[in-house]
Amino acid sequence: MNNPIALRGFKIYKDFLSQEAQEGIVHALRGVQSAAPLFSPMTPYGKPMSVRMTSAGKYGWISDKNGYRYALQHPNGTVWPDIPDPVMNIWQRLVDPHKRPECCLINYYQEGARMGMHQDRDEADFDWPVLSVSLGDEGLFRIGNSTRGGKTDSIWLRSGDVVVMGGAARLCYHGIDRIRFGSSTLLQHGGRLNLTLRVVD
Ligand code: MD3
Ligand code: FE
Repeated sequence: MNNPIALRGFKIYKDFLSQEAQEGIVHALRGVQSAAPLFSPMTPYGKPMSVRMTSAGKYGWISDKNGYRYALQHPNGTVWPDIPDPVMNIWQRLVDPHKRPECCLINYYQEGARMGMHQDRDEADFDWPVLSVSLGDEGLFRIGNSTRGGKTDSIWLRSGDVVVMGGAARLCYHGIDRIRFGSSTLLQHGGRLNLTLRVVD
């Protein structure tokens, strides 16, 4: 395993996943998406996000007229599928072999999709890190500070990269400015998938 790059307390494991491992995860995610299809969450302003999402695990992330929250069911009324084993294995290797994350949020970026700067703070215990897996096209990740504004750093996340956000970094503002559509052949229709594993309760 390559040593991680430490940037503002984030740990970035470049090329953590082999091509075969990436293909195995993409295959498993097709099963998740057939039970829990991707959807476009609504922003508080009533405009759909450009990123489409779904989840696996006990909880998924939803947003509707009542706001954003973790929920036990997909908008279609079904419980979320299990987090695929090869995804759970990454958490067990890099974070904790005993504690299980309760949500795997799946973000899909088609051409032109982006995610504005935000904090992730709807989880009960910020002592648990968030682990992110990038698959498919490259994405320009931007990280800032624990309050809005100030100096930021940017890094391209590529297919197979894994990032662990713990410590002070856990509450930093972050977002995806853009993707390089067509930069990877991993996904059949192109675009970028990002998985985030979270302890919620
Ligand atoms: C830093 N996703 O789903 S992953 C998100 O690439 C999200 O789709 C981005 O931000 C994506 O909330 C970035 C890297 C990431 C994820 C969660 C974090 C960085 C984080 C939580 C706290 C701090
Ligand atoms: Fe986030």
